Amino acid sequence: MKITLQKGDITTIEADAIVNAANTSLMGGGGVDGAIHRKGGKAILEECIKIRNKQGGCKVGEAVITTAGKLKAKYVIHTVGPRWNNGNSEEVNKLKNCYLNSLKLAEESDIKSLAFPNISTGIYRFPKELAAQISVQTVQTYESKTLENIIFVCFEEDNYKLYQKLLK
Ligand code: AR6
Repeated sequence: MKITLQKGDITTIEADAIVNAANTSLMGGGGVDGAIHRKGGKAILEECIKIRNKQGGCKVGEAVITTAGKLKAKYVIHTVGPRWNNGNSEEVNKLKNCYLNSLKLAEESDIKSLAFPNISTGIYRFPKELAAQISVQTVQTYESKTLENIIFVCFEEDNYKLYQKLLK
């Protein structure tokens, strides 16, 4: 599995799937979630509503998959990161599960290239350096027979620098 780093907007990435940092309602929000729904169009929300009606949203650390609508990617994998609570709510494990469950779901869906944003490090205020360590370690130690390319997409310069250091 090749791991690469890009700076910028994940909605413009050409990968089989991009990951969304969603919330448990799956009904959209701000940050990267807002950007994905805005650019991908209503087909994404329609599938999210179907999932919500069937299973009642998505729990923290879990992941679900929908179309990517009008985006270049084929699919969006929506995962729900933990809100930072001073390390008192199993946030490290929960964030790790976001990456693991997204990777597993990608494998099940025959996805070869997958792009991740920096889950939880915006509105959910997870410390950026710790989040970068968890994501890089989880992806680097994941053994996959089908996934070929994993792309970390950093929107912010500080996150980009942290990933550059960790992926060197
Ligand atoms: N492309 C790539 N990364 C982005 C983009 C983009 N277009 N826009 C923001 N980021 P956040 P969270 C980065 O806040 O912390 C939503 O309301 C951003 O700089 O999007 O997991 C959801 O509905 C940051 O590094 O997600 C939830 O309620 C990273 O994406 C809540 O926010 C994550 O920031 C989730 O909070």
